[in-house]
Amino acid sequence: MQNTVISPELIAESNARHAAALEDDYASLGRKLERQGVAIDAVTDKAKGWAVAVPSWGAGRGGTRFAKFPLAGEPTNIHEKLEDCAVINQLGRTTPGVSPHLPWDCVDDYSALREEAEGYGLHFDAVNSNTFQDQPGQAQTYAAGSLSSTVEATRKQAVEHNIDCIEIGKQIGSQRLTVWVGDGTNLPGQQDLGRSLDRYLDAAADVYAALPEDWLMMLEHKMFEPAFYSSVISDWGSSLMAAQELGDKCKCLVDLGHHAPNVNIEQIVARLHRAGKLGGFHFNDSKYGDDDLDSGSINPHQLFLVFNELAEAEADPRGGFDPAYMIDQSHNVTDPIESMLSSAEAIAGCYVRSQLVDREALRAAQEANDVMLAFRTLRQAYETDVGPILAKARAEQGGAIDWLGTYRASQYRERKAQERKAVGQGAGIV
Ligand code: PSV
Ligand code: MN
Ligand code: MN
Repeated sequence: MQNTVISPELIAESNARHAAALEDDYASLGRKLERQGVAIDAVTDKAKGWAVAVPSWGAGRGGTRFAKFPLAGEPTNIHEKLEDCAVINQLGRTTPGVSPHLPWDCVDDYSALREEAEGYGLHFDAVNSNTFQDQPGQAQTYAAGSLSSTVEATRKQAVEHNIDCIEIGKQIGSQRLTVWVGDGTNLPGQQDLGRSLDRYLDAAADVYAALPEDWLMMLEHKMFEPAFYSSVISDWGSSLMAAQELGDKCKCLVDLGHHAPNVNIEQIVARLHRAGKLGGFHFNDSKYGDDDLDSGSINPHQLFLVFNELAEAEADPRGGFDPAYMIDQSHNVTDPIESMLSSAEAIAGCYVRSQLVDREALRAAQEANDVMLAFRTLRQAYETDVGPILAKARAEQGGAIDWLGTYRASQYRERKAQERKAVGQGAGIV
């Protein structure tokens, strides 16, 4: 018996009020797609089979280094985070996976945690290690780096933490480790740019050696922050170089907010796929840097173009195609449940649009160098309002057609504000 957090009756009542309008919109979109040779129900089935994991840390209010403004009723531990993730999946039906962050989500009993998640119909996705912060009681500081530190004991400690993450991951049913390090420098001359990568690679090889056969290690690059002059794994070039050197079980993770401004991220996706190194994603949106804004809120077209490359990659898998999809956002001013529902819908919407692209027509236009026809072929899919497909997919799986109205009517957050302990104010985390 699955543990439902939001009343199924409330969802059913809300859906009943929206059902007729949805049927009307769905039928109209169905006729439009039929004229293009697309069967809408087949697309809806694809939408139902598609999923993106939510970050456990995204269930709480984020913050900046200036301040954090807590939300009454926000979660303060992994158990409460799981409960909130269950709400997101119950209403949206696209997010059964939860990506944990260690040691933020450490508990005593991981098999009990796994059962707890399964009780909500959830599972654990990639485990994220954390060697970018010092933890209470830790022997070595990461102030001057972790896997790339000049101090051998610090590198060893960082390696051991990553191996601990693998061990915990095995117990909770994960098969992927995501490694992002904040290692880098703040002033020219602070470290040798070549030797710091050598040290990183040596230490990362020790982590790689501890990976089970059926696991993947995903290297997440980031151009800057916390290091403001140079980062050890700063871009997809460094990430690819490292993944190639480490071995077949190591791939690259693309966080949409970790690139230089105006970089062509969709092309990076295509290149990584070509190299057999496309491991996964951290979805979010940005305007200035690693803003961690809600997915699709600033540049939905870019998100669509990324999914278009993913559709191309799936059609031509070369050595394989199995990227891990995760959200990685910081919700500074919204209710995180609402932000993640909105983001999951935006991401799934781009996936669905990518499935509507007439690939044959696109390929023919590309081969004929018909620039405008190629552009319009892509644009036609992007401009299709796929909202009815997403709503239908949700409703048919027990989710909410109007997820925002249903969530607010449930008064979930208000109830949690009564039950949960308040979070203190202060500076946020990354
Ligand atoms: C770093 O900016 C990052 O994107 C990494 O994925 C971290 O694990 C996460 O954010 C921490 O919030
Ligand atoms: Mn990230
Ligand atoms: Mn980030």
